[in-house]
Amino acid sequence: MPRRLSWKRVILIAVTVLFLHVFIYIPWKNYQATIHVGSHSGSSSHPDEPVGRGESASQQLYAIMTESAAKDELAHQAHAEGEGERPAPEQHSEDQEQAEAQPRLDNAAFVILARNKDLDDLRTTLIQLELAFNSRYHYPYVFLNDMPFTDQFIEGVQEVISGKAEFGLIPKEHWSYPDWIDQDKARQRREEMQRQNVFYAMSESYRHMCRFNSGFFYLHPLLDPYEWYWRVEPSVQFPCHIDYDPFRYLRDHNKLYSFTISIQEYPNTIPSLWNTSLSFIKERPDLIPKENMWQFVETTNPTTGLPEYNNCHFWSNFEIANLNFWRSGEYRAYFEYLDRAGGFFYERWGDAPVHSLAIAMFLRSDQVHWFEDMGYFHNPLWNCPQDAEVHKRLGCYCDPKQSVQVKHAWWSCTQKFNALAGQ
Ligand SMILES: Nc1nc2c(ncn2[C@@H]2O[C@H](COP(=O)(O)OP(=O)(O)OP(=O)(O)O)[C@@H](O)[C@H]2O)c(=O)[nH]1
Ligand SMILES: [Mg+2]
Repeated sequence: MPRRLSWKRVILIAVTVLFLHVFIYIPWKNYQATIHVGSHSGSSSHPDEPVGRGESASQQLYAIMTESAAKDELAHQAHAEGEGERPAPEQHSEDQEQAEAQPRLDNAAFVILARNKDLDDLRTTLIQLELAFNSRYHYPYVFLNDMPFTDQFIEGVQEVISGKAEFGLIPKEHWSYPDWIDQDKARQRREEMQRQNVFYAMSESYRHMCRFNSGFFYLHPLLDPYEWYWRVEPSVQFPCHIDYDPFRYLRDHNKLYSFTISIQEYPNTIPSLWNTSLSFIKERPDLIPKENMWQFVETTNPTTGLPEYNNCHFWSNFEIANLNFWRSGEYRAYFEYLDRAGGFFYERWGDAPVHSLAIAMFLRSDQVHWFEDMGYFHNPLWNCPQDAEVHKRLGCYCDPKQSVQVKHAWWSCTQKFNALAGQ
């Protein structure tokens, strides 16, 4: 005769079943719903082989995500905006499945400038990026820092990514004052800007960061093997599934630069950038192509009738672009001209307007792409797909009404870009 179960045993079994259901079964079902499972299989990391989804890594990522502050923050935002949890992406068409089955490019990588203290915020972002995209492609990462990365940082990011990671130290000459800069004058200018309440007015490191992102990141030896980069910053969010390879898209459509958000810069950070750029164009007309997209940045002052900067720029915290554009002689000449003028230190020139003025000067609008369907958030702005079908298919948790070109139409430059590019 079988022994009767004691109450203790019944409770133990019930608790075990509950535990398995809550901590294993539900996360796994959610994971399956969040990540589209393509028809291909395997998790090879070789660029020439079809990509797989790296199951165990992604499961780990999911587990971390459920525990992390990211989840709380995302859920909080989604609910605050009247949205539910991120819905499951819809079943994909054959075309999309084919697009996902393409091997990754062997000359593309993520580039991330970060400090050791950014680790937690960066992990939150990387987990999202892997879930939304890279757990199926395994693109490599290059992390750069002006200080040596700690073991804790290196281990912390490696735990949550599925691609190879390399960690580079920025050479001193790319993160210090050049000898032609008068540091006393720079300090006085910082204090003046502080009195005018300019963001980051007093920060020297912010200025080194902007100068580095303007003129040097593409020269780092760890980027030598690559032609394409995707810039990612700690704390940014990717609220939608990314169901094709943006690197491949840009390459196949002859694009050199792409963005998600475009807005107007605070003029008090760049008082002389426009005139310095005009002087460069005047001095080096040989470098300026006949066809470009200068109209994107120029407007006519209604009072003086003179051309002036409309402050439009692509928000460079997100960029997917071709490194060879920045490595070109034309861009290097422009950057060196700006660098000699001293505005990175005497003012607070950002890499976003510098990049954007260069793009407007040297590229045509058909060489630039707006990733309308790429959900993206960098505090405080969103890009969220407007098309209801796309929003649903990509399982977005963002609110289309929050998109910068909808919510802050007066501030956004995306409409201007679209009018120019016919996008
Ligand atoms: N290594 C290093 N990275 C930095 C430093 N300052 C900023 N960064 C990185 O440079 C990028 C831009 O810096 P942010 O502080 O995000 O600048 P921002 O986007 O203009 O401003 P926020 O609104 O603060 O995000 C991020 O990837 C930062 O992690 C620094 O002093 N050292
Ligand atoms: Mg930022």
